[in-house]
Amino acid sequence: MLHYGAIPRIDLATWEFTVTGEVEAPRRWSWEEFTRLPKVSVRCDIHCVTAWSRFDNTFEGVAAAEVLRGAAIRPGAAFATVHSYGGYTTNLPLAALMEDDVLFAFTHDGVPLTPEHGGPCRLVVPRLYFWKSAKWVRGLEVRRDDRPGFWEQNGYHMRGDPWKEERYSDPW
Ligand SMILES: Nc1nc2c(c(=O)[nH]1)N[C@H]1C(S)=C(S)[C@@H](COP(=O)(O)O)O[C@H]1N2
Ligand SMILES: [Mo]
Repeated sequence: MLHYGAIPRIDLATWEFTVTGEVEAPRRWSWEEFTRLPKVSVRCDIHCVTAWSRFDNTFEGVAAAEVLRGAAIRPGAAFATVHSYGGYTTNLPLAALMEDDVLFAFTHDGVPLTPEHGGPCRLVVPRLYFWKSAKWVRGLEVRRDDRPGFWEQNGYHMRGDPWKEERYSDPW
C-alpha cells in the first residue's frame, strides 16, 4: 500500500504548515517561510509494513524538532497527529517525532519530491514503519492523548517499530 486515495493537488501559493493543539504558541508558515527554515539532510533505509524496504535514501528538509521549537508544548502533551492534504492522518509520540533523524522533507536523493511520493513536503520517520511518514503534510496537532490516525484506526499498530515488528495492533 503506497497511499490511500488520490494524490491531492497542492498549490504552493496557498500551501501552509501549522502547529496547533496543546501549544502556547501555535505556528503557521507559508511555503516560502517554511523552506527558509534551517535544513538537515538524513540518510536512511525505509520499511513499509507490507514487507518491502528501500535502502539508502537521502532526504533533505526541516527537522521536526526545529518545527516544534518555540511552540511551547504544554505540560502533559505527549503525542502528535500529523495532518496531510487529502485527509490522511497518523499519530506519533512526541518523543519519536523529536528524534534527530525525523524531518519534513522537500527532496529525495537530491531532487524535489514528486507528487506521488508526497511532494511538495512529506514527513520522514526512518525508525518507524513507513505509514507513519505522511505524504503531503500540512501540519502537526500536539495532543495529550494518543489518537489513532488513518491506518491506526484500521488495525495498524499505534507505534510501528520495525525492529519490534509492530505491524498490527493486537485484537482485544
Ligand atoms: N498522506 C498519505 N501519506 C502516506 C500514505 C497515505 O496513504 N497517505 N501511505 C503511507 C504508506 S502505507 C507508505 S508505505 C508510504 C509510501 O511512500 P512512497 O509512496 O513514497 O513509497 O507513504 C505513507 N504515507
Ligand atoms: Mo505502506
